[in-house]
Amino acid sequence: MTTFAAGTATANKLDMQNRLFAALSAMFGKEVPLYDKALLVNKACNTTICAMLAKLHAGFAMSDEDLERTSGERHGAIRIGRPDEYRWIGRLFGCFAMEPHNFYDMTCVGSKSQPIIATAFRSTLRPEHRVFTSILMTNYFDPATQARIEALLAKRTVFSDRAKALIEKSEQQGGLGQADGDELIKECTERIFKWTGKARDHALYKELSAAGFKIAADIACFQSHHLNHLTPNTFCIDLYTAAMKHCLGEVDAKWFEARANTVLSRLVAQADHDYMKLHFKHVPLEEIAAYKQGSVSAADVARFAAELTATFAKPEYALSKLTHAGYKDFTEGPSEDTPVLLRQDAYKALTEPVEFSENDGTVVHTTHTARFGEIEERFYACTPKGRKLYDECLAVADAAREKDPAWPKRDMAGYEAAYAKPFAAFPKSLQELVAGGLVYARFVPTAKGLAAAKTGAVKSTNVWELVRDGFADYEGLRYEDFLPVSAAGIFASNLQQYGTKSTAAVKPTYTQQQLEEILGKRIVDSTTVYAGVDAESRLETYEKLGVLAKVPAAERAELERCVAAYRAV
Ligand code: OOG
Ligand code: NI
Repeated sequence: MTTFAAGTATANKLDMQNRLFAALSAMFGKEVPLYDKALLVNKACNTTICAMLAKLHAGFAMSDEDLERTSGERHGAIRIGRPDEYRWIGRLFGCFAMEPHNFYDMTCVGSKSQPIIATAFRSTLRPEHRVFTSILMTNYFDPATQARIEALLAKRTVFSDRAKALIEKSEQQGGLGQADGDELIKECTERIFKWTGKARDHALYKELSAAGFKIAADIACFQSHHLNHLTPNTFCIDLYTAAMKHCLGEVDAKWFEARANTVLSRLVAQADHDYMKLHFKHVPLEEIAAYKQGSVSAADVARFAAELTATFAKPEYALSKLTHAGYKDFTEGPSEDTPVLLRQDAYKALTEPVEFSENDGTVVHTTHTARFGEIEERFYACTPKGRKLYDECLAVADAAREKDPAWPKRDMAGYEAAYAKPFAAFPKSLQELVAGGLVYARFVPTAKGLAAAKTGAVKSTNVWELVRDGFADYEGLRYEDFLPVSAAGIFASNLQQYGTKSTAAVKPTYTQQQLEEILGKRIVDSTTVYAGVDAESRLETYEKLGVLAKVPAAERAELERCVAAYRAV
């Protein structure tokens, strides 16, 4: 439903955002049947998980409608060719309340480097949808190649005059009415993000691809950019991944059922109230706090695994019948037992028909491999200290796998245990992660706390004592951004293209300021926001519980500093 701000005829931008992503998902489903089927597999997995969680937490229930709603979240990725196009894209996302967050320099991720820099457009608070938006850095190349790429890109028109007029109108009046909004969404699904399969300059395409720059070919030679993936969220990535491998015919029913038993048993142990708060954001904290402890036995898990295996035997799950290129061999991100940042996996990019129209009037029919099917599960947002620890753990875990890339396929259990080892340095519970200063949280006073504050019964200024006494509750903040190393891993396995090296005389350096100039907007630093939300919630909790004046001066000053930085964003 669309709501209108009082006294105006402009649609709420967040409603427009939800409508845009539903439309993009429908567009992508039509373009890529495997994407639609993958959503069906995710739904079957999520339905099983919800049934199991309802046994584990008496009081938890997800209706089909709730499941549909919580399953609407998507992130996409687009790769832009020209600075002026990039600026228009930034303005377009602004019409949907999506602003640039963080600067990603993909030219600087060691051996996995790519000739692009990027930001991600999303809403600042409690975002659902996001688009990783990169731009090709043409001066990464030698001058002759740079000139050819730029000349080719100069010829295309991605934004119609009508789309530009609608964006300008939205900016002038602070939003669009229903009909204009629908028209802009149509521009998005029928032009701006649409796959056309139409390309130019096959010679340049072949040269760039042969030189290992498939990503540059993907950007430079097409008549428009396109959504190259649209990623839904899952409640358990290990279950979904196993299900996809099974439905694609890579593993048999017996393997899947055994794996489903393993990951569902793990989930029973992991899915405490904190997991529930993280995965079911629409459920109020008090409701989750009131869940009574239920139980899920080993026999229950076996039954859920068997039922899901039987579901996947139905003909509609025979994804192996569709054209596909298999599933990635391992999941990117932290080990399965470390609930930070995000874990991602994907079915590999499909080989799709492309038509090159050449200058001399000839047409070349060939194929292009770029669009893939990613999935993700999001966890807690790390503080700089947590992020540093993550990067260190990841480097060790990745190095072990890189020595033996066949390991995950050969022996999943052994590989998983080895991958988890370096991550042992991370605590696994939310309380330890927050108390250790590794992830961010949001605190709130409880009804019991507010009542106690009235009688002066709250004495402590230690958040953990307040939580222990039932005066405050908290949730971990979810990580809402991207991970360059994971993204590089996804690029690599999809494009069958590993790192690239600049062919310019001297590799240029790229800065956030440069991207901000292209955009004409400042890029939001999401850590400042996470830290500000965390600090503000602590100050508010102290205040509402009547203990703010007792907070040690140094702690209070630091919290106020974080809030001020956040306010200045
Ligand atoms: C962007 C890859 C980044 C992710 O999930 O890390 C991304 C691309 O493929 O253009 O979407
Ligand atoms: Ni992605």
